[in-house]
Amino acid sequence: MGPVRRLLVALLLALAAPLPSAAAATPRIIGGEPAAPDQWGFAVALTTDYGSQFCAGSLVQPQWVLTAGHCRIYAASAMRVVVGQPDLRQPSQGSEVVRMIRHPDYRMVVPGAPRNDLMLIRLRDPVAAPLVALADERPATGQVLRVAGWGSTSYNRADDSFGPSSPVLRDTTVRVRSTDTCVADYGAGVFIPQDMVCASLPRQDACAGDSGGPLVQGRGAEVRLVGVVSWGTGCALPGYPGVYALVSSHRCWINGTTLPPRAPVQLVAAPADGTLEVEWAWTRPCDTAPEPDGYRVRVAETGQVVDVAATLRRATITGLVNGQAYTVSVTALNGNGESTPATTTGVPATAPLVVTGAAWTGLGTAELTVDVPPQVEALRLRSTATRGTRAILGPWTELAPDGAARRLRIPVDGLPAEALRLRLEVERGGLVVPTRSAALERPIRPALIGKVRITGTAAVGRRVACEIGRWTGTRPLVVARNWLRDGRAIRGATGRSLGLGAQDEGADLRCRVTVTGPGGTTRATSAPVAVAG
Ligand code: 4AZ
Repeated sequence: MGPVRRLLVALLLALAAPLPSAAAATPRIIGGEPAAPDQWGFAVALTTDYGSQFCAGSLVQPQWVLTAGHCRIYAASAMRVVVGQPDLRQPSQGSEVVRMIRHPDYRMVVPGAPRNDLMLIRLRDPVAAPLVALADERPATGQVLRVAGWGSTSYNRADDSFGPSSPVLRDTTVRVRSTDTCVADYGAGVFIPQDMVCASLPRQDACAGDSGGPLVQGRGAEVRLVGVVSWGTGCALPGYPGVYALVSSHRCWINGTTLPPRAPVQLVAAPADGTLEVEWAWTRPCDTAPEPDGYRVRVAETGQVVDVAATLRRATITGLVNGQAYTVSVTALNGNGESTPATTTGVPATAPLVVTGAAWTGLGTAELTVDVPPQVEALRLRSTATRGTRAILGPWTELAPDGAARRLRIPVDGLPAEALRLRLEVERGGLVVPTRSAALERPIRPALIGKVRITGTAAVGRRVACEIGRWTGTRPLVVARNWLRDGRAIRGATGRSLGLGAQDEGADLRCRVTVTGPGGTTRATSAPVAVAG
Protein backbone atom coordinates (compact mmCIF):
# COMPACT_ATOMS: atom_id res chain seq x y z
CA MET A 1 0.00 0.00 0.00
CA GLY A 2 1.40 3.41 -0.97
CA PRO A 3 1.94 6.15 1.60
CA VAL A 4 -0.85 8.30 0.21
CA ARG A 5 -3.38 5.54 0.57
CA ARG A 6 -2.14 4.61 4.01
CA LEU A 7 -2.67 8.18 5.07
CA LEU A 8 -6.18 8.23 3.68
CA VAL A 9 -7.04 4.95 5.38
CA ALA A 10 -5.74 6.38 8.66
CA LEU A 11 -7.85 9.46 8.07
CA LEU A 12 -10.92 7.37 7.39
CA LEU A 13 -10.37 5.18 10.45
CA ALA A 14 -9.80 8.26 12.59
CA LEU A 15 -13.09 9.71 11.47
CA ALA A 16 -14.98 6.44 12.14
CA ALA A 17 -18.22 7.78 10.61
CA PRO A 18 -19.23 6.27 7.25
CA LEU A 19 -17.10 8.24 4.83
CA PRO A 20 -16.60 7.86 1.12
CA SER A 21 -13.78 5.48 0.33
CA ALA A 22 -12.44 6.03 -3.16
CA ALA A 23 -8.71 5.57 -3.19
CA ALA A 24 -9.07 4.67 0.44
CA ALA A 25 -8.07 1.07 0.31
CA THR A 26 -6.66 -0.88 -2.54
CA PRO A 27 -9.38 0.17 -4.79
CA ARG A 28 -13.21 -4.35 -5.68
CA ILE A 29 -17.77 -6.01 -7.77
CA ILE A 30 -20.28 -6.97 -5.17
CA GLY A 31 -23.17 -9.24 -6.02
CA GLY A 32 -22.10 -9.81 -9.58
CA GLU A 33 -21.08 -12.72 -11.72
CA PRO A 34 -18.19 -13.56 -14.04
CA ALA A 35 -18.58 -11.20 -16.94
CA ALA A 36 -19.50 -12.39 -20.41
CA PRO A 37 -16.18 -11.75 -22.23
CA ASP A 38 -17.83 -10.64 -25.47
CA GLN A 39 -19.48 -7.73 -23.64
CA TRP A 40 -16.39 -6.20 -22.03
CA GLY A 41 -13.63 -6.37 -24.65
CA PHE A 42 -12.76 -2.72 -23.93
CA ALA A 43 -12.33 -3.25 -20.16
CA VAL A 44 -8.69 -3.20 -19.04
CA ALA A 45 -6.95 -3.98 -15.75
CA LEU A 46 -4.33 -1.61 -14.32
CA THR A 47 -1.65 -3.62 -12.60
CA THR A 48 1.77 -3.02 -11.14
CA ASP A 49 4.71 -4.22 -13.17
CA TYR A 50 4.76 -7.34 -10.96
CA GLY A 51 1.13 -8.08 -11.85
CA SER A 52 -0.92 -6.86 -8.90
CA GLN A 53 -4.25 -5.41 -10.08
CA PHE A 54 -5.24 -2.11 -8.42
CA CYS A 55 -7.69 -0.36 -10.78
CA ALA A 56 -9.59 -0.82 -14.03
CA GLY A 57 -10.18 1.26 -17.13
CA SER A 58 -11.74 1.37 -20.58
CA LEU A 59 -10.08 1.47 -23.98
CA VAL A 60 -11.42 4.61 -25.67
CA GLN A 61 -8.86 4.77 -28.50
CA PRO A 62 -6.30 2.17 -29.65
CA GLN A 63 -3.62 3.92 -27.57
CA TRP A 64 -5.75 5.51 -24.82
CA VAL A 65 -7.36 4.14 -21.67
CA LEU A 66 -9.84 6.14 -19.61
CA THR A 67 -9.65 5.47 -15.90
CA ALA A 68 -10.15 7.31 -12.60
CA GLY A 69 -7.94 10.24 -11.59
CA HIS A 70 -7.35 8.66 -8.20
CA CYS A 71 -5.81 5.62 -9.94
CA ARG A 72 -2.59 7.61 -10.39
CA ILE A 73 -0.80 5.61 -7.73
CA TYR A 74 2.27 4.25 -9.49
CA ALA A 75 4.75 5.81 -11.86
CA ALA A 76 4.04 5.05 -15.52
CA SER A 77 7.15 2.89 -15.66
CA ALA A 78 6.00 0.81 -12.66
CA MET A 79 2.63 -0.21 -14.12
CA ARG A 80 1.08 -2.24 -16.93
CA VAL A 81 -2.29 -2.21 -18.65
CA VAL A 82 -3.76 -5.65 -19.32
CA VAL A 83 -6.01 -5.53 -22.36
CA GLY A 84 -8.33 -8.27 -23.61
CA GLN A 85 -7.71 -10.66 -20.70
CA PRO A 86 -10.66 -11.11 -18.30
CA ASP A 87 -8.76 -13.78 -16.33
CA LEU A 88 -5.76 -12.21 -14.65
CA ARG A 89 -4.37 -15.66 -13.68
CA GLN A 90 -3.50 -16.16 -17.33
CA PRO A 91 0.01 -14.95 -18.11
CA SER A 92 -0.08 -11.63 -19.86
CA GLN A 93 2.59 -9.14 -20.84
CA GLY A 94 0.47 -6.07 -20.41
CA SER A 95 0.94 -2.82 -22.30
CA GLU A 96 3.48 -0.27 -21.18
CA VAL A 97 2.36 3.20 -20.20
CA VAL A 98 4.04 6.29 -21.62
CA ARG A 99 1.95 9.07 -20.13
CA MET A 100 -0.81 9.65 -17.60
CA ILE A 101 -2.91 12.78 -17.98
CA ARG A 102 -5.18 13.45 -15.06
CA HIS A 103 -8.20 15.70 -15.67
CA PRO A 104 -7.00 19.30 -15.20
CA ASP A 105 -9.80 19.92 -12.67
CA TYR A 106 -9.30 16.73 -10.65
CA ARG A 107 -9.62 17.75 -6.98
CA MET A 108 -9.80 15.75 -3.79
CA VAL A 109 -11.62 18.54 -1.95
CA VAL A 110 -13.46 16.08 0.29
CA PRO A 111 -11.15 13.20 1.28
CA GLY A 112 -12.31 10.06 -0.50
CA ALA A 113 -14.72 11.90 -2.83
CA PRO A 114 -12.66 13.21 -5.77
CA ARG A 115 -14.18 15.63 -8.27
CA ASN A 116 -13.56 15.23 -12.02
CA ASP A 117 -12.10 11.83 -11.14
CA LEU A 118 -10.78 10.98 -14.59
CA MET A 119 -7.42 10.16 -16.09
CA LEU A 120 -6.26 9.22 -19.56
CA ILE A 121 -3.45 6.73 -19.97
CA ARG A 122 -1.40 6.67 -23.14
CA LEU A 123 -0.15 3.20 -24.08
CA ARG A 124 3.23 2.81 -25.70
CA ASP A 125 1.71 0.93 -28.64
CA PRO A 126 -1.80 0.84 -30.05
CA VAL A 127 -3.72 -2.32 -29.12
CA ALA A 128 -6.16 -4.27 -31.26
CA ALA A 129 -9.15 -4.54 -28.91
CA PRO A 130 -12.69 -3.17 -29.11
CA LEU A 131 -13.10 0.50 -28.19
CA VAL A 132 -15.98 1.84 -26.16
CA ALA A 133 -17.89 4.91 -27.38
CA LEU A 134 -18.62 7.74 -24.97
CA ALA A 135 -22.19 8.46 -23.89
CA ASP A 136 -23.22 11.98 -24.85
CA GLU A 137 -25.85 12.50 -22.17
CA ARG A 138 -26.30 11.96 -18.47
CA PRO A 139 -28.19 8.65 -17.99
CA ALA A 140 -31.85 8.93 -17.07
CA THR A 141 -32.85 8.38 -13.47
CA GLY A 142 -34.03 4.80 -13.04
CA GLN A 143 -32.00 3.48 -15.96
CA VAL A 144 -30.30 0.14 -15.29
CA LEU A 145 -26.60 0.16 -16.18
CA ARG A 146 -23.83 -2.40 -15.96
CA VAL A 147 -20.51 -2.09 -14.17
CA ALA A 148 -17.51 -4.42 -14.33
CA GLY A 149 -14.22 -4.89 -12.51
CA TRP A 150 -11.73 -7.14 -10.74
CA GLY A 151 -12.35 -5.52 -7.34
CA SER A 152 -13.53 -6.79 -3.94
CA THR A 153 -16.44 -9.20 -3.99
CA SER A 154 -17.38 -8.47 -0.40
CA TYR A 155 -17.34 -5.63 2.11
CA ASN A 156 -17.48 -5.88 5.89
CA ARG A 157 -19.41 -2.97 7.33
CA ALA A 158 -18.48 -3.83 10.93
CA ASP A 159 -14.81 -3.01 10.46
CA ASP A 160 -14.98 -1.20 7.08
CA SER A 161 -12.81 -3.85 5.44
CA PHE A 162 -12.86 -5.03 1.87
CA GLY A 163 -12.93 -8.70 0.98
CA PRO A 164 -10.71 -10.43 -1.58
CA SER A 165 -10.66 -9.21 -5.11
CA SER A 166 -11.61 -11.34 -8.09
CA PRO A 167 -9.04 -12.78 -10.49
CA VAL A 168 -11.71 -12.84 -13.19
CA LEU A 169 -13.65 -9.87 -14.47
CA ARG A 170 -17.09 -9.71 -12.85
CA ASP A 171 -20.05 -7.51 -13.65
CA THR A 172 -23.33 -6.52 -12.10
CA THR A 173 -26.22 -4.13 -12.69
CA VAL A 174 -27.01 -0.90 -10.86
CA ARG A 175 -29.89 1.58 -11.17
CA VAL A 176 -29.27 5.32 -11.73
CA ARG A 177 -30.53 7.44 -8.86
CA SER A 178 -31.69 11.03 -9.15
CA THR A 179 -29.02 13.63 -8.41
CA ASP A 180 -31.22 14.92 -5.57
CA THR A 181 -31.10 11.51 -3.93
CA CYS A 182 -27.33 11.33 -4.36
CA VAL A 183 -26.93 14.79 -2.79
CA ALA A 184 -29.25 13.78 0.06
CA ASP A 185 -27.23 10.59 0.65
CA TYR A 186 -23.77 12.15 0.60
CA GLY A 187 -24.25 15.86 1.15
CA ALA A 188 -24.04 18.95 -1.04
CA GLY A 189 -20.43 19.73 -1.89
CA VAL A 190 -19.55 16.05 -1.61
CA PHE A 191 -21.76 14.69 -4.40
CA ILE A 192 -21.38 17.16 -7.30
CA PRO A 193 -24.25 16.68 -9.81
CA GLN A 194 -22.41 18.28 -12.78
CA ASP A 195 -19.61 15.76 -12.84
CA MET A 196 -20.93 12.71 -10.95
CA VAL A 197 -23.69 10.13 -11.26
CA CYS A 198 -24.70 7.73 -8.48
CA ALA A 199 -26.27 4.30 -8.93
CA SER A 200 -27.22 1.33 -6.78
CA LEU A 201 -29.30 -1.83 -6.44
CA PRO A 202 -29.67 -3.88 -3.25
CA ARG A 203 -26.55 -5.99 -2.61
CA GLN A 204 -24.99 -4.99 -5.95
CA ASP A 205 -22.23 -2.41 -6.31
CA ALA A 206 -18.74 -1.56 -7.45
CA CYS A 207 -16.18 -1.81 -4.70
CA ALA A 208 -12.53 -1.18 -3.88
CA GLY A 209 -10.34 -2.16 -6.84
CA ASP A 210 -13.11 -1.53 -9.37
CA SER A 211 -12.08 2.13 -9.50
CA GLY A 212 -11.56 3.49 -12.99
CA GLY A 213 -13.66 0.71 -14.50
CA PRO A 214 -16.59 1.07 -16.90
CA LEU A 215 -20.23 1.85 -16.14
CA VAL A 216 -22.11 1.30 -19.39
CA GLN A 217 -25.50 1.42 -21.00
CA GLY A 218 -26.62 -0.69 -23.99
CA ARG A 219 -25.19 -3.87 -25.41
CA GLY A 220 -23.12 -4.95 -28.39
CA ALA A 221 -22.70 -2.14 -30.93
CA GLU A 222 -24.90 0.11 -28.76
CA VAL A 223 -22.62 0.10 -25.72
CA ARG A 224 -21.83 3.57 -24.37
CA LEU A 225 -19.50 4.45 -21.54
CA VAL A 226 -21.61 6.43 -19.06
CA GLY A 227 -19.40 6.59 -16.01
CA VAL A 228 -16.08 5.68 -14.42
CA VAL A 229 -16.08 3.91 -11.02
CA SER A 230 -15.00 6.60 -8.59
CA TRP A 231 -16.02 6.40 -4.93
CA GLY A 232 -18.69 5.54 -2.37
CA THR A 233 -19.13 4.81 1.30
CA GLY A 234 -18.36 1.15 1.71
CA CYS A 235 -19.88 -1.11 -0.90
CA ALA A 236 -23.56 -1.97 -1.41
CA LEU A 237 -24.47 -0.24 1.86
CA PRO A 238 -28.13 0.80 1.96
CA GLY A 239 -28.33 4.59 1.50
CA TYR A 240 -24.80 4.82 0.07
CA PRO A 241 -24.92 4.29 -3.70
CA GLY A 242 -21.76 3.88 -5.77
CA VAL A 243 -20.54 7.13 -7.28
CA TYR A 244 -19.19 7.40 -10.85
CA ALA A 245 -17.39 10.19 -12.70
CA LEU A 246 -19.85 11.31 -15.38
CA VAL A 247 -18.38 10.76 -18.84
CA SER A 248 -20.83 12.90 -20.87
CA SER A 249 -19.73 16.12 -19.18
CA HIS A 250 -16.08 15.44 -19.98
CA ARG A 251 -16.34 14.41 -23.66
CA CYS A 252 -14.55 17.55 -24.79
CA TRP A 253 -11.47 16.87 -22.69
CA ILE A 254 -11.45 13.12 -23.53
CA ASN A 255 -11.86 13.64 -27.29
CA GLY A 256 -9.54 16.63 -27.37
CA THR A 257 -6.81 14.63 -25.65
CA THR A 258 -7.22 11.32 -27.51
CA LEU A 259 -8.06 12.37 -31.07
CA PRO A 260 -6.11 14.34 -33.68
CA PRO A 261 -6.82 18.07 -33.42
CA ARG A 262 -9.41 19.93 -35.41
CA ALA A 263 -8.17 21.47 -38.66
CA PRO A 264 -7.01 25.09 -38.83
CA VAL A 265 -9.53 27.54 -40.23
CA GLN A 266 -9.62 30.75 -42.26
CA LEU A 267 -6.43 30.19 -44.15
CA VAL A 268 -5.08 33.24 -45.98
CA ALA A 269 -2.19 33.28 -48.42
CA ALA A 270 -0.43 36.57 -49.11
CA PRO A 271 1.83 36.35 -52.12
CA ALA A 272 4.99 38.43 -52.25
CA ASP A 273 8.07 38.44 -54.38
CA GLY A 274 8.93 34.75 -54.87
CA THR A 275 7.30 33.88 -51.58
CA LEU A 276 3.94 33.06 -50.05
CA GLU A 277 2.95 33.98 -46.54
CA VAL A 278 0.26 31.77 -45.09
CA GLU A 279 -1.68 32.58 -41.94
CA TRP A 280 -4.36 30.59 -40.17
CA ALA A 281 -6.41 30.41 -37.01
CA TRP A 282 -7.32 27.49 -34.77
CA THR A 283 -10.48 27.49 -32.72
CA ARG A 284 -11.06 25.28 -29.72
CA PRO A 285 -13.87 22.86 -30.64
CA CYS A 286 -15.05 22.96 -27.03
CA ASP A 287 -13.94 24.45 -23.72
CA THR A 288 -11.41 22.00 -22.37
CA ALA A 289 -9.93 20.70 -25.63
CA PRO A 290 -6.14 21.09 -25.58
CA GLU A 291 -4.40 23.10 -28.30
CA PRO A 292 -2.49 21.35 -31.08
CA ASP A 293 1.21 20.69 -30.48
CA GLY A 294 2.07 22.32 -33.82
CA TYR A 295 1.18 22.69 -37.48
CA ARG A 296 2.47 21.33 -40.77
CA VAL A 297 2.42 23.36 -43.99
CA ARG A 298 2.72 21.60 -47.35
CA VAL A 299 3.07 23.00 -50.85
CA ALA A 300 1.55 20.54 -53.30
CA GLU A 301 3.51 21.66 -56.38
CA THR A 302 6.97 21.65 -54.81
CA GLY A 303 6.57 19.03 -52.09
CA GLN A 304 7.87 21.52 -49.49
CA VAL A 305 6.96 20.71 -45.89
CA VAL A 306 7.35 23.29 -43.11
CA ASP A 307 6.68 22.49 -39.44
CA VAL A 308 5.44 25.43 -37.41
CA ALA A 309 5.34 25.86 -33.63
CA ALA A 310 1.93 25.87 -31.95
CA THR A 311 2.11 29.55 -31.06
CA LEU A 312 3.08 30.88 -34.48
CA ARG A 313 0.21 30.05 -36.90
CA ARG A 314 2.06 31.61 -39.80
CA ALA A 315 4.63 30.44 -42.31
CA THR A 316 6.61 32.00 -45.14
CA ILE A 317 7.33 29.74 -48.08
CA THR A 318 10.24 30.86 -50.18
CA GLY A 319 11.89 29.82 -53.41
CA LEU A 320 8.70 29.99 -55.47
CA VAL A 321 8.27 31.19 -59.04
CA ASN A 322 6.47 34.47 -59.55
CA GLY A 323 3.22 34.30 -61.45
CA GLN A 324 2.70 30.60 -60.79
CA ALA A 325 -0.20 29.33 -58.63
CA TYR A 326 0.60 27.19 -55.58
CA THR A 327 -1.70 25.06 -53.46
CA VAL A 328 -0.78 25.32 -49.80
CA SER A 329 -2.35 23.11 -47.12
CA VAL A 330 -2.04 23.36 -43.37
CA THR A 331 -2.78 20.62 -40.83
CA ALA A 332 -2.77 20.69 -37.03
CA LEU A 333 -0.79 18.02 -35.19
CA ASN A 334 -0.82 16.40 -31.76
CA GLY A 335 0.42 13.12 -30.32
CA ASN A 336 -2.63 11.36 -31.83
CA GLY A 337 -2.04 12.39 -35.39
CA GLU A 338 -2.83 15.05 -37.93
CA SER A 339 -6.03 16.97 -38.61
CA THR A 340 -7.66 17.10 -42.00
CA PRO A 341 -5.96 19.73 -44.18
CA ALA A 342 -7.16 23.27 -44.77
CA THR A 343 -6.16 24.43 -48.24
CA THR A 344 -5.61 27.74 -50.00
CA THR A 345 -3.92 28.93 -53.20
CA GLY A 346 -1.60 31.85 -53.83
CA VAL A 347 0.34 33.37 -56.71
CA PRO A 348 3.65 35.00 -55.75
CA ALA A 349 4.42 38.16 -57.70
CA THR A 350 6.90 41.00 -57.57
CA ALA A 351 5.70 43.99 -55.62
CA PRO A 352 7.47 47.20 -56.69
CA LEU A 353 8.09 48.13 -53.06
CA VAL A 354 10.24 46.43 -50.47
CA VAL A 355 9.08 46.71 -46.87
CA THR A 356 12.06 47.19 -44.57
CA GLY A 357 10.32 47.70 -41.24
CA ALA A 358 7.29 48.74 -39.25
CA ALA A 359 7.09 50.72 -36.02
CA TRP A 360 4.43 52.10 -33.75
CA THR A 361 4.15 55.90 -33.88
CA GLY A 362 1.31 56.44 -31.39
CA LEU A 363 -2.01 55.15 -30.17
CA GLY A 364 -3.56 53.37 -33.15
CA THR A 365 -0.88 54.59 -35.53
CA ALA A 366 2.21 53.05 -37.03
CA GLU A 367 4.41 53.54 -40.01
CA LEU A 368 5.83 51.26 -42.62
CA THR A 369 9.24 51.92 -44.07
CA VAL A 370 9.59 50.91 -47.72
CA ASP A 371 12.31 51.13 -50.32
CA VAL A 372 11.15 52.34 -53.71
CA PRO A 373 13.24 51.19 -56.66
CA PRO A 374 14.28 53.97 -59.11
CA GLN A 375 12.15 52.81 -61.99
CA VAL A 376 8.88 53.24 -60.09
CA GLU A 377 6.98 56.32 -61.18
CA ALA A 378 3.59 56.28 -59.54
CA LEU A 379 1.81 53.94 -57.27
CA ARG A 380 -1.57 53.31 -55.82
CA LEU A 381 -1.34 51.51 -52.53
CA ARG A 382 -3.08 50.75 -49.30
CA SER A 383 -1.99 49.23 -46.03
CA THR A 384 -3.32 45.99 -44.61
CA ALA A 385 -2.89 45.03 -40.99
CA THR A 386 -3.67 41.50 -39.90
CA ARG A 387 -4.44 40.34 -36.41
CA GLY A 388 -4.63 36.55 -36.63
CA THR A 389 -6.45 36.18 -39.90
CA ARG A 390 -8.58 39.32 -39.59
CA ALA A 391 -7.51 42.12 -41.93
CA ILE A 392 -7.84 45.86 -41.35
CA LEU A 393 -7.56 47.68 -44.68
CA GLY A 394 -6.43 51.29 -45.06
CA PRO A 395 -7.73 53.60 -47.81
CA TRP A 396 -6.24 53.53 -51.31
CA THR A 397 -3.78 56.39 -51.74
CA GLU A 398 -1.72 57.69 -54.66
CA LEU A 399 2.01 57.99 -54.23
CA ALA A 400 4.23 59.87 -56.62
CA PRO A 401 7.91 59.09 -56.01
CA ASP A 402 10.26 61.63 -57.56
CA GLY A 403 12.44 59.25 -59.50
CA ALA A 404 15.50 58.46 -57.38
CA ALA A 405 15.55 55.33 -55.26
CA ARG A 406 14.67 56.22 -51.75
CA ARG A 407 13.03 55.26 -48.59
CA LEU A 408 9.42 56.22 -47.83
CA ARG A 409 7.58 56.24 -44.55
CA ILE A 410 3.95 55.34 -44.98
CA PRO A 411 1.61 56.13 -42.08
CA VAL A 412 -1.06 53.64 -41.10
CA ASP A 413 -3.82 54.45 -38.67
CA GLY A 414 -6.90 52.97 -37.05
CA LEU A 415 -4.93 50.08 -35.59
CA PRO A 416 -5.89 48.14 -32.46
CA ALA A 417 -3.23 47.97 -29.72
CA GLU A 418 -2.45 44.37 -30.57
CA ALA A 419 0.27 42.28 -32.13
CA LEU A 420 -0.12 42.88 -35.87
CA ARG A 421 1.48 42.20 -39.21
CA LEU A 422 1.57 45.13 -41.60
CA ARG A 423 2.00 45.05 -45.34
CA LEU A 424 1.07 47.10 -48.36
CA GLU A 425 -1.04 46.16 -51.31
CA VAL A 426 0.22 47.81 -54.44
CA GLU A 427 -1.91 48.20 -57.53
CA ARG A 428 0.05 47.62 -60.64
CA GLY A 429 -1.31 47.13 -64.11
CA GLY A 430 -4.72 46.30 -62.75
CA LEU A 431 -3.26 43.67 -60.40
CA VAL A 432 -3.13 44.07 -56.64
CA VAL A 433 0.14 42.67 -55.34
CA PRO A 434 0.93 42.50 -51.63
CA THR A 435 4.40 43.23 -50.30
CA ARG A 436 6.01 41.09 -47.65
CA SER A 437 4.80 41.87 -44.18
CA ALA A 438 6.54 43.35 -41.14
CA ALA A 439 5.63 42.56 -37.56
CA LEU A 440 4.43 44.98 -34.90
CA GLU A 441 4.59 43.66 -31.38
CA ARG A 442 1.69 44.17 -29.02
CA PRO A 443 2.35 47.63 -27.57
CA ILE A 444 2.70 47.98 -23.81
CA ARG A 445 0.52 50.52 -22.04
CA PRO A 446 2.40 53.40 -20.34
CA ALA A 447 3.04 52.84 -16.65
CA LEU A 448 4.51 55.19 -14.09
CA ILE A 449 7.66 54.36 -12.13
CA GLY A 450 8.00 56.65 -9.14
CA LYS A 451 5.66 59.59 -8.64
CA VAL A 452 4.29 62.69 -10.26
CA ARG A 453 5.50 65.52 -8.00
CA ILE A 454 5.25 69.26 -7.67
CA THR A 455 8.62 70.90 -7.01
CA GLY A 456 9.53 74.42 -6.03
CA THR A 457 8.07 76.68 -3.36
CA ALA A 458 4.29 76.76 -3.48
CA ALA A 459 3.72 80.41 -2.51
CA VAL A 460 2.02 83.37 -4.16
CA GLY A 461 4.48 85.09 -6.50
CA ARG A 462 6.59 81.96 -7.05
CA ARG A 463 6.69 79.26 -9.76
CA VAL A 464 6.24 75.54 -9.23
CA ALA A 465 7.12 72.77 -11.67
CA CYS A 466 5.47 69.44 -12.46
CA GLU A 467 7.85 66.46 -12.47
CA ILE A 468 6.27 63.63 -14.43
CA GLY A 469 8.32 60.74 -12.98
CA ARG A 470 9.61 57.96 -15.20
CA TRP A 471 7.30 56.11 -17.59
CA THR A 472 7.60 52.69 -19.15
CA GLY A 473 5.64 51.40 -22.13
CA THR A 474 6.05 51.17 -25.88
CA ARG A 475 7.50 54.38 -27.33
CA PRO A 476 6.79 57.03 -28.50
CA LEU A 477 5.05 58.53 -25.51
CA VAL A 478 3.23 61.85 -25.56
CA VAL A 479 2.95 63.66 -22.23
CA ALA A 480 0.20 66.15 -21.43
CA ARG A 481 0.03 68.07 -18.14
CA ASN A 482 -2.83 69.86 -16.52
CA TRP A 483 -2.67 71.82 -13.28
CA LEU A 484 -5.59 71.35 -10.87
CA ARG A 485 -6.70 73.91 -8.30
CA ASP A 486 -8.80 72.37 -5.50
CA GLY A 487 -9.43 69.32 -7.67
CA ARG A 488 -10.55 71.28 -10.75
CA ALA A 489 -8.53 71.68 -13.95
CA ILE A 490 -7.21 75.23 -14.43
CA ARG A 491 -8.03 76.36 -17.96
CA GLY A 492 -4.98 76.76 -20.12
CA ALA A 493 -2.64 75.63 -17.34
CA THR A 494 -0.92 72.86 -19.26
CA GLY A 495 2.74 73.89 -19.02
CA ARG A 496 5.69 72.33 -17.26
CA SER A 497 5.58 75.06 -14.67
CA LEU A 498 2.96 77.35 -13.20
CA GLY A 499 3.26 80.89 -11.79
CA LEU A 500 1.20 81.27 -8.61
CA GLY A 501 -0.98 84.35 -8.08
CA ALA A 502 -3.29 85.73 -5.42
CA GLN A 503 -6.12 83.48 -6.65
CA ASP A 504 -4.05 80.44 -5.65
CA GLU A 505 -3.54 81.45 -2.03
CA GLY A 506 -4.70 78.71 0.35
CA ALA A 507 -5.67 76.40 -2.55
CA ASP A 508 -4.70 72.75 -2.97
CA LEU A 509 -2.57 72.49 -6.06
CA ARG A 510 -2.10 69.27 -8.01
CA CYS A 511 -0.52 68.33 -11.29
CA ARG A 512 -2.19 65.71 -13.50
CA VAL A 513 -0.15 63.91 -16.15
CA THR A 514 -1.69 62.06 -19.07
CA VAL A 515 0.71 59.83 -20.98
CA THR A 516 -0.35 58.33 -24.28
CA GLY A 517 1.57 55.78 -26.29
CA PRO A 518 0.85 53.01 -28.78
CA GLY A 519 -0.24 50.81 -25.86
CA GLY A 520 -2.85 53.22 -24.52
CA THR A 521 -3.29 56.12 -22.15
CA THR A 522 -2.44 56.30 -18.46
CA ARG A 523 -3.07 59.16 -16.03
CA ALA A 524 -1.41 60.01 -12.75
CA THR A 525 -1.89 62.93 -10.38
CA SER A 526 0.53 64.36 -7.84
CA ALA A 527 -0.16 64.68 -4.16
CA PRO A 528 -1.73 68.07 -3.31
CA VAL A 529 0.44 71.00 -2.25
CA ALA A 530 -1.03 73.89 -0.24
CA VAL A 531 -0.17 77.35 -1.63
CA ALA A 532 1.18 79.72 1.01
CA GLY A 533 0.30 83.44 1.06
C1 4AZ B 1 -12.86 2.37 -3.92
O1 4AZ B 1 -12.40 2.29 -2.78
C2 4AZ B 1 -14.32 2.33 -4.09
N1 4AZ B 1 -19.21 1.40 -3.78
C3 4AZ B 1 -14.84 2.43 -5.36
C4 4AZ B 1 -16.20 2.37 -5.53
C5 4AZ B 1 -17.03 2.26 -4.45
C6 4AZ B 1 -16.51 2.17 -3.19
C7 4AZ B 1 -15.14 2.20 -3.00
C8 4AZ B 1 -18.50 2.24 -4.70
O2 4AZ B 1 -12.13 2.51 -4.88
